Amino acid sequence: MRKIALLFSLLLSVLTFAQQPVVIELNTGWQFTQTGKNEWRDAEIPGSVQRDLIRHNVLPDPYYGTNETRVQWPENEDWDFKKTFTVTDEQLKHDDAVLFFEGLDTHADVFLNGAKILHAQNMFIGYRVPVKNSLRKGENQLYIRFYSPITHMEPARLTNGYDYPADNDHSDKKMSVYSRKAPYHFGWDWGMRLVQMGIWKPVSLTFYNKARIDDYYVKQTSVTAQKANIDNQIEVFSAKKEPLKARVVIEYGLKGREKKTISKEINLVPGKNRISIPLEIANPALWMPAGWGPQHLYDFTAKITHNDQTIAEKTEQIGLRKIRLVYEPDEYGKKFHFEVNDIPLFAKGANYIPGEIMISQQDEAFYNRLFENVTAANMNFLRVWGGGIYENDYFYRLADEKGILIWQDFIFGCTPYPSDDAFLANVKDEVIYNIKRLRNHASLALWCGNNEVDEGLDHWGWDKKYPPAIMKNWRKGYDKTFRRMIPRLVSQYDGTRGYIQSSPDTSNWGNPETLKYGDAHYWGLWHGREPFEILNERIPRFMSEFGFQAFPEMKTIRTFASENDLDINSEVMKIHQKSGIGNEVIKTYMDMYYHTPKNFEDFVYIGLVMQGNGMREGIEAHRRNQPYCMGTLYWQLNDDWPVVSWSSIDYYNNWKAQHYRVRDVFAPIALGSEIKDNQLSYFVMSDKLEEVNPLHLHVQVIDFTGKKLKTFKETVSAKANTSSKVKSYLVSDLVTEEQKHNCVIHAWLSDKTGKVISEKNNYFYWPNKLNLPETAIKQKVAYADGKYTVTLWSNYLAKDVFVEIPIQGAKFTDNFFDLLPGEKKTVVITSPQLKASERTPITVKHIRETY
Ligand code: NHV
Repeated sequence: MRKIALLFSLLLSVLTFAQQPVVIELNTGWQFTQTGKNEWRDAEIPGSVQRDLIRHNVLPDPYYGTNETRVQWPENEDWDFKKTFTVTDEQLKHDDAVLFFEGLDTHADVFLNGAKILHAQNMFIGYRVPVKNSLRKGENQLYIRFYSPITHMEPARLTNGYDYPADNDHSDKKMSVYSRKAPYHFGWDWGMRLVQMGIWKPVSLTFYNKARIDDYYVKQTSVTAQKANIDNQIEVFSAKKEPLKARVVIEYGLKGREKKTISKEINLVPGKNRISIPLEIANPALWMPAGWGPQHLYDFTAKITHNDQTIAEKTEQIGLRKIRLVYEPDEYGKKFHFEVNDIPLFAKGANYIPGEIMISQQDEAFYNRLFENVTAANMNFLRVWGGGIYENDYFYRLADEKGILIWQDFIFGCTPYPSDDAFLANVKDEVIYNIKRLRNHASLALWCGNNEVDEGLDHWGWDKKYPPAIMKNWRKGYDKTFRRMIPRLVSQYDGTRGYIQSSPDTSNWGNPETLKYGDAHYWGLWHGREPFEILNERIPRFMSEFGFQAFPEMKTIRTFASENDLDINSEVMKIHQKSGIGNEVIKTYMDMYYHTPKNFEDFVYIGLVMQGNGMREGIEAHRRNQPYCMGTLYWQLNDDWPVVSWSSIDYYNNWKAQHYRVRDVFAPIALGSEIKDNQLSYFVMSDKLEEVNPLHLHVQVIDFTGKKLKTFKETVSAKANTSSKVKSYLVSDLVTEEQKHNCVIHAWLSDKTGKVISEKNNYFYWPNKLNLPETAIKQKVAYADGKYTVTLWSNYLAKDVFVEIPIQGAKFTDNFFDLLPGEKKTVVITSPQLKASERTPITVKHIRETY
């Protein structure tokens, strides 16, 4: 009896096996060599030639010292990859087999058992190749030849007759524009150059019978609180030579809950089939952005069944919501904001660049960390910037789960591009592929044609360097690509989201009048050397870029520099500062606001403080000025190697001062302030959807030795989803001219229970005009495994206190804060590397110690 049961279950599993697709991962057992050299080494997939050469110690650590120069040569060579794999008779009996190369970087010919099966030329496209006829029983050989994007495309450059502007391409020969490959691989003003080649995403082989699902779009044609209208659009490929009667089944419902099912008979014709199945969901559980409510997610599964057996299925995670870009003329100019479920949203976030120059190093741990940092800073928005990549599926999945809206640039930035037929055909495939890949994500809020190409054409002086005929040609090509082809594809393949042709769309920072129209990249701060205070005046409708550089902290610098290199003019430090103007600009601002330290370490520290405090004020100005201004995405969230940059988090996951201050100013309810014309005004900025009432505003005028000169307490409220002025004081009633150099106005908001919700310190001057007292910070530390609790206090004011510990990525509950006279402040440091027994040294410094 047991034997029969066993036989029966075996039979059943063979039967179902025959119906379900069989997927074979082809990511192991690869080897690679420079073409023609026959020096085969094992390759890690996903990866890149350069990443493997580093692993094999053929190339040195590219981040260290001046090693960047020593890792450049492979970009000029071609590289071969090969792998064998076995296929069984059983597998070959399937109706069809498809090889899937999810990402090849970039120009490659792929061969299988003597046949050329693919010519790839776009890093951003996953290529699916039917290979049933090329496969053999037993051993099969795959061979890929990658061509150097530099030498392979050289004839394009030679016949073009001139070099494109492409200022960020760190080579005299501007080859980056000719390849559909991540622009930042060629260098950027925060990026090393590493023009990689290789298999940067997984490879797999799928055997299936009868039919496969190529795509499943859960199109949200309309969503309200009462009803969601969905069009299930399914692309099915039938491998049968004759029509096939089948059934499509849609199962849907909230994750972990009971599912509903609808189904429809279909007649599959050989080859491609498009099926549309509308459905309605009453009272849908709506997906909300972070801070507004839960991120409800549904599972939608499309199945193809034949004779009651499932032959193909695909599941998508769906958040039901309505997202709209409101971009229309108003009495001031042209408003620009996002509405989610009909509620205007103030966008709080940053510009995201790829987190690794060797992009395949971005594993799930990387993305988890990234989104922890985003959420911890109270953000609800990221822009995936056009000089990087279309991110991988896991990135958008986390964005869906955490309620982080995504502004997605198409991958073009800062230079005109070719627009010949072949180039545009390649771009067209890329655009369709990525729209289809990403359109199911609830978080995806906007498509944007490119980064700053339009601004460049009009404002970057290219017309002084290139003749009118070339300029005209670029503009024509631009319109064709970004004003016609891409928006057409967005409406055809997405049809539910907004598109803008470029960011910024119409504004230009050189002309303040234009800031009244749409999104803005305001670079008067930094590139224009204007003071931080300008950010209070140049308020745009939506700030999609602005930023300020700082060095990463010393423990990061020490990973690539030796003691001898600790000088901003050393070769090592210069190679880790990619902005030609960077060090000079930092110094110019520091001379304006601080006692610029002579000592390198102090210079690094003051620079961090300056970036943090300055950017905080700018971001606050945007949030304070809502609803006129409806978003602020600063430049830039992260780094792709250890470098000086505009980032708020360094490559080793250390928060710069800016990230702490961003967290403060993006708090769900935050206290803002403005000093203008002898008035000190307080604002409550809230993204709560209901008014919070009552709150208490406490204001204290404290001199640097701890004397409380004045104290006020007011009852205020946080109006829903806006910013409002809650109280003004006459500055002359608070302090004398003399006291302005010796006092801080310390203010905080508390709720009914007395809990502090948000704090704000105002000084009347930058530190070089304050009489900061000398003071020694006392500290007490409680050591536990994984956690040090540090209590600090000081008799007098200690400004911008920086607590350091030599452990990469250690987390601090707060840092770079003002320690008020007599105040006790506790900072908790956490890291798995902290041990109770070891007592890793903690150092503390404040501004007065640097001069
Ligand atoms: O320079 C910092 C960042 C860049 O890393 C990135 O490309 O899109 N930045 C500066 C600008 N845009 C961006 C704008 N730069 C200028 C515009 C006009 C005149 C001078 C500079 C990002």
